[in-house]
Formats: sequence, structure tokens, C-alpha cells
Amino acid sequence: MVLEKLGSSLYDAIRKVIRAPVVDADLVKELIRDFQRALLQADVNVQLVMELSQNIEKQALDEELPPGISRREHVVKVVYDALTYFVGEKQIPLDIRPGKQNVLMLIGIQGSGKTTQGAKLARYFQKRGLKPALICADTFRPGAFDQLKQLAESIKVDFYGEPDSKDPVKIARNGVKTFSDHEVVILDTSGRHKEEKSLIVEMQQIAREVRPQEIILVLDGTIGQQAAAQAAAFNEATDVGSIIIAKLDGSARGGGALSGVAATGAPIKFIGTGEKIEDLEPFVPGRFIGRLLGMGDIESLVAKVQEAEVQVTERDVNAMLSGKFSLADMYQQFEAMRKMGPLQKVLSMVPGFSYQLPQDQLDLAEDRMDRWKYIIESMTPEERENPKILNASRVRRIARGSGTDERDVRELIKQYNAMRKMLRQLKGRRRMLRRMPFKLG
Ligand SMILES: Nc1nc2c(ncn2[C@@H]2O[C@H](COP(=O)(O)OP(=O)(O)O)[C@@H](O)[C@H]2O)c(=O)[nH]1
Ligand SMILES: [Mg+2]
Repeated sequence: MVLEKLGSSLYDAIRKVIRAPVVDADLVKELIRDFQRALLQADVNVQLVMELSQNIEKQALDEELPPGISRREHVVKVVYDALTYFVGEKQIPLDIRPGKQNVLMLIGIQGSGKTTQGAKLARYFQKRGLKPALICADTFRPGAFDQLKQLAESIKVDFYGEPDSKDPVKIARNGVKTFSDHEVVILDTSGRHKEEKSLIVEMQQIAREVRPQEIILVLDGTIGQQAAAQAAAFNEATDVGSIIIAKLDGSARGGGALSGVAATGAPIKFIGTGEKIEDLEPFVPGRFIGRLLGMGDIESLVAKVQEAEVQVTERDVNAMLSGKFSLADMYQQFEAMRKMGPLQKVLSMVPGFSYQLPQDQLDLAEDRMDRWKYIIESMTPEERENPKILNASRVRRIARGSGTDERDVRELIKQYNAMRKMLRQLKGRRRMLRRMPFKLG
């Protein structure tokens, strides 16, 4: 199977955006192609990939930028959202019914971290007031019994095993019976190698025997591209209910883990972040994506974009007042205004500035915003930046394109000129105010 490291190819794609001097439509399209390729190569469902990439393209290109946010930041945020959606929007807890016996069966290849995560899980639920127990059904690995027994003793969790038995199905059955009054019964199994037929059969027999509440696949977060194949093999043999990614401490980005998720469709519920028994954390999708993309500060970037989506910053108002005010800016201001209230309120955010705009102008702006938006949308970027070039034939074309009247288009231009003039006046007035030796209210 030809599988690329999903994580790293996505990372490369994102890097392109981060490094590019200009983020334009072409670059966004290229990014989306990279994104599709990466996901398809990881055997992600074609329909899901198409859905995701359509969303990304639509949002990255069509959505108006929140004030103060660059196209670049916006694109990163959109991709981030898509990936977050992909690994799950929020953390999904392990559903334990208190007061009842819940059997959790751990599967995964040898060395992936099953035994360690099993003990960590026991500790995790013990700290939350539940009664856990550990069962060693690994009769293959020498020392498996002692390893889990010692871990169980170190956290004072009840343990069951049969050191001399070679029958894991029987051990599992006896253990589950022994712990009938325990709430979280964690069953550790042998790993060996994923392609070993007898392992698969053994796993299926144990599952059939004890009917676990949930089968948890433990994946090694450092294995990269093998994760998808491994996860797929286990998922074919059993019903993988959730995933724990172990060894996500250190430098592992866990890109393979994402393909593991893709291969099984099962959610990641925990990550192992160290060898110690306390090193288990509920999986937080956002944090994982940040790590996957190799962007430590992605969460603050996302927070910044989210904030800007509902707030017009003082900087934007200043930029608007500084004279460079295009139709594109006007459009953006309309968008922002709708989200936060009237323009008067926007302007009132500028310190030391109190000027009442004529109310009829504000009303007019708000009433006709929708029509104006259609009109501006029908313009070329050049026309938006430099409305002076709007001659009669352009006005005709825009009116037709936006489903409005030529009169509406001319009215918009007139309104735009009026606003620009007004803003220039405000700017002069503000400068004057600043020169005053004392504050004028
Ligand atoms: N750094 C790190 N090492 C881990 C983690 N989980 C397990 N290990 C180590 O990985 C090795 C294999 O773990 P083990 O639980 O025995 O794997 P099993 O064969 O699947 O049961 C051991 O040396 C563990 O200490 C983890 O989250 N981080
Ligand atoms: Mg083990």
C-alpha cells in the first residue's frame, strides 16, 4: 500500500501558505489540491474529502475577511476548522456507566503501549471515583503478567492474571467474572504482529467471550504511515470503538494517528504523553491539530480570527479614517457593522472621538446594505479599489450582474463618495483635536 504521511503532507501544504508572499485564489486552490491528495492517500472516504475541500474552498475564497485579519490567517483558520471537524469537533469521553461493570478491551500490536495505557486508564478512572480492575490476557509476551501486576499494585488497583495459563480466552472470562463488582474492567491483550492470523482469531474469541463495552485500539504515535494499515487490519477483525494514541510526548506530531482515525472512523479519546502512569490526557482535537500542523501558536491565531469575526478593532477604524477607503473597505465595514451594530458604535470606539454621524445616512446605509453588497460583489477587484473607473458601460454591466438597477449602482457610488468625503472630514477634525492642549470631550 502506498501511503504518505498524512500529517506531514498536510503540514507541507500549510507551510506553503505560511511562506507565500501573497495568498491568492491560486494558492488557496493549490492548498486544497494538496489537502485532497493527502487525505485520499490516507484512504479517507472520497466523499468526505470532497465535502471538506469544498467547504475549505468556499470559506477561504468567498467569505469576507474579518476586519484586521489577513487572507493568510484566514486560510489557516479555515483549514484548521476543517481538520478539527475531521478528528471530531470536541472531545468525546469514554462512556462509563457508574455502578455497572464496563469492560474495556485494549488491542494493538506489541510495543504500541497497551499495557501502559491500560494502567493509566485504571488510574484515570480511579481518580474520578470509579472502581477499576486490570486483567492480563497476554499469554504471549514473557513478563507481561508481572509488568501489569506491578503497575496495578503501584496504584492499588485490583489485578487478575493466570501466570501459567496459555489460554487468554479463559483468563479473560475468569477475570471478568472475578471483577463483577468493578466498574471499569480493563482487559490487556497480547499484541504480537498485526498480520499474524492467530492473533486476530484470539482477539475475536476474547471479544465474543467477554462482550466488551468498548474495544480500544492503542496506536503508537511515532509510527507515522504504518498507522493506517495497522488500524485498518484491526478494524477489519474487530469493532474498534475508540483509539488511544500513545507516545505523543517528545517530537511526534501524530500524523499517522490521523490516518488511523481515517481508517477506522473511530474517535481518538485519549493520548499518552509519557511513560509515567499519570501521563494520559483526554484527547483535545484543537490541540492535536496545532501539533499536527507544527504550529505552536495556532490556537492563538484561531482565537484572534474568532475575536475579529465579532469585533471591529480600533486599528480598522483608524485605517478607514486614514483616507484610503475603497468600495472593498466599505463592503467590509457593512459586514462588520451588521455583526456589531451601527457605524456610530464602531466610531465611538476611537478614543477621544465623539462625532455624531447624520442618522439618516446611517439608516440608509443599513437599509440598503444587502443591495449594495450584491452590487459590490458584481464588481471586478480593480473597480472595487478604484471606483473612479466606473463609467456608463461598467455601471450597466454591474447592474445586470447584480440584478439591480443602474440607478442603484449610481446611488451606491454617490453614497460611497459621500462617505469618503465625510471620513476625510472626520480625519481632519481628529487631527485638530489631537493638537489641542486639552481634551474636548
Ligand atoms: N514516551 C512514552 N513511552 C510510552 C508511552 N506509553 C508506553 N510507552 C513505552 O512504550 C513501551 C511499550 O509499552 P507497553 O505498554 O509495554 O506496550 P504493549 O506491548 O502494547 O503492551 C514501554 O517501554 C513503555 O514504557 C507514552 O505515552 N510515552
Ligand atoms: Mg503489553
